[in-house]
Amino acid sequence: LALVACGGGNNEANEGADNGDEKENKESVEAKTIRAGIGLNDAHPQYKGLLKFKEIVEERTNGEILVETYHSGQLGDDRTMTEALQLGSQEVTVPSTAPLANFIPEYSVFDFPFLFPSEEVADKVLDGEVGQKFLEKLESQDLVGLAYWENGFRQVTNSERAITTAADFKGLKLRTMENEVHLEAFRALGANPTPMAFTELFTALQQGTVDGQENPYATIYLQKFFEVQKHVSNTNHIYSPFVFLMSKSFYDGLTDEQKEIVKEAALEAGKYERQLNREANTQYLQDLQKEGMTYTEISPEEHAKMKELVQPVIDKYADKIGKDIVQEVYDAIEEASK
Ligand code: KDG
Repeated sequence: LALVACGGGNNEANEGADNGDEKENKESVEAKTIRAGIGLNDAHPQYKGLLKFKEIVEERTNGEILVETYHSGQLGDDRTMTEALQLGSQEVTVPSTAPLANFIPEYSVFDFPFLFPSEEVADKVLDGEVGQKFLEKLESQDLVGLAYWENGFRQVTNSERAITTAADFKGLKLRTMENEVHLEAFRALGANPTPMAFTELFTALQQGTVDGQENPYATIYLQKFFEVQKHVSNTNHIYSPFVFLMSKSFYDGLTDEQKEIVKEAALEAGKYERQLNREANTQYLQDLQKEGMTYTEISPEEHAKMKELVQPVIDKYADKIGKDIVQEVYDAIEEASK
């Protein structure tokens, strides 16, 4: 379990490696380095959360663990970074649950359209027993799930037409994340979806390879999609959680105390990230309009039609994933909604 202490990144501290002999009995502590990467850019609350994680970990381990943070897909997209964690060549990433379903199919349940009624309910379910059960499933894939963070409710943007009804999806070429439920749900709405890594998205929108995409307002604003997209609507079609992942081989090499610290840090930084993200999502819907995007609202009736159209996809994947586990999620949501 070689720990790679590579240069670059944004740390220079190096735990007095060549400090002479008198520290001999303080065990030669060679700092372990966590390279933590995300796909979103450094303006996004997700990156601010990562910086918070770094601050907590470095402080509480007295520099025994250093964290190098990378954004904008500098280390790859969600899928490739998750694979790098499996191989032990990267230590942390925080992907959406959608691409994770390619590793653990059950994760698809969190991407069922219209599953979570609110962020608060999502918090309770994900931070509760059911959420924990899903994190444990990651071990079989050489991944350790330490916490849930928030990507948030996803909204469709495009440059073809303002979406106000379920019928407006017809024929729209939309980029989706690499997840079958997302793809089939958009097909059921009449759109023409293409899966694509986030790192390729801006260029695809700019060049018109796709007409549109879907992401929370914060991402649409902070990634400057308003420069290449005309319309945005409150489709609210999927609540996207993030999962804070650590490479299992790296985690296993930590002391019990260090394990505790990274876990706590992932949770605390996650609380901070969720809060920033919620503030951002309200603020940025307004800013998108200031930047010239047209915003149209979808009525409750049209939302109901959308739900009806995607229901067969939900039923199909509930069968595929396993009715019992899906029911557990539904029950937890019901309980959390009381
Ligand atoms: O850092 C997270 C991103 O890599 C990605 O998960 C963002 O929602 C996302 C998308 O659409 O790919």
